[in-house]
Amino acid sequence: MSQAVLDQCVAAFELFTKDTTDQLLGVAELDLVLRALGQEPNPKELGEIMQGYGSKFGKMNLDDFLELMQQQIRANTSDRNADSLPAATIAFFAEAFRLFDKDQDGYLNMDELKNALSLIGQDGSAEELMVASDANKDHKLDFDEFVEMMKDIDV
Ligand SMILES: [Ca+2]
Ligand SMILES: [Ca+2]
Repeated sequence: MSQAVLDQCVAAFELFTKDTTDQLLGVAELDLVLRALGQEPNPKELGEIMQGYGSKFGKMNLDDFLELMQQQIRANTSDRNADSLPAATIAFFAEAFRLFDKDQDGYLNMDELKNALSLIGQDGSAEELMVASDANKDHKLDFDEFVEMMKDIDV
């Protein structure tokens, strides 16, 4: 798994365990993450994944999650061009973008970008990232610009 993909998986894990005190992924949260990554697990599959990868009963820590993602990515990308982002990654970005786009206008403005950066634990300057990523200079990020930004930053 490349560093960029690893970073994305860590970001996904942190995004979806953000509100919990134990920093472990429960079944409901695992369901959300997998859906964000473009999968549609049924309850039985979720149970099996938890059983196979979880380290505590019904819970998964970051290491367990990365092991699972490694398996998934290997399964998903075996016949893809290594340079293109896996579909699961694009799906994750799309879900993240939807979450960050609070007013649902299809763009991330400066406030939404700041909020997004704090959610993913990035304390870089939102102003600088906006300037660097805003390809068409309309002072907001559309989805394509967002994807380019996510590929560049170290989450
Ligand atoms: Ca918006
Ligand atoms: Ca723009």
